[in-house]
Amino acid sequence: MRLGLVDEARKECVLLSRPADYKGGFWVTYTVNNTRVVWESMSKDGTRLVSSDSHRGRVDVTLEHTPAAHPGPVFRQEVTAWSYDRPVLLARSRLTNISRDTVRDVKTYFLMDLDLGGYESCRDDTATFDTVSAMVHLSDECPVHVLMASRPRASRWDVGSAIRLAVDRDRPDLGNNSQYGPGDVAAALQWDHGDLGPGTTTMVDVAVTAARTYSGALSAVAEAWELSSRELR
Ligand SMILES: [Ca+2]
Ligand SMILES: [Ca+2]
Repeated sequence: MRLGLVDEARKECVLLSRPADYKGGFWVTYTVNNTRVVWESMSKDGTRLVSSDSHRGRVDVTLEHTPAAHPGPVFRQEVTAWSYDRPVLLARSRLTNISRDTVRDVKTYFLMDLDLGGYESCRDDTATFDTVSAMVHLSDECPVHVLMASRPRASRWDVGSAIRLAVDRDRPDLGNNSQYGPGDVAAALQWDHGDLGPGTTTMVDVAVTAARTYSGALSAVAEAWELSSRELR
């Protein structure tokens, strides 16, 4: 996965490469039978691939998760990612409780290891979480500006070293660190959904935009939300 711009000389400027590594994408944690469960985006443990489809820059994947020693699946997650002919990535997670029980303290996360300017320029990136706009702003001296925005607003966030940033059973909450870099930066957002009864669905949308200027990336966020209502219905 990469986002790029083509300049006047028709030379591609890579704005963002490898935004998804082994930790990237939507994670979920929840409590069932008094046990905290971590459902990693790329984990095969307890995950069943229900369906997968891709066309015209869009990928739709449906997954179900069954925690260890549980009689049946607890969550179904429909993940959609869309990027077509412009430096915008839209990602949506629709999470539905398909068990017979109320699931406690449900949290969704979106993790991304962003490399501004491509892999060879991964160590000079700076990240800031703006608590007013609730967006992550990443930049380097290329110049490249990347914004990560969400609907709804994130409950918690983190920016930091790509190696350190993760979620586990003992630390299900992101650290709310708002400033990191220059370095090899990764960014994460978290949404707290509380308790979800049987059949209840919760949804989050993430937009990642890239441009040569901050204002360019900001106007691409507005464009991304228009696209999300049109493309990700
Ligand atoms: Ca860079
Ligand atoms: Ca990085």
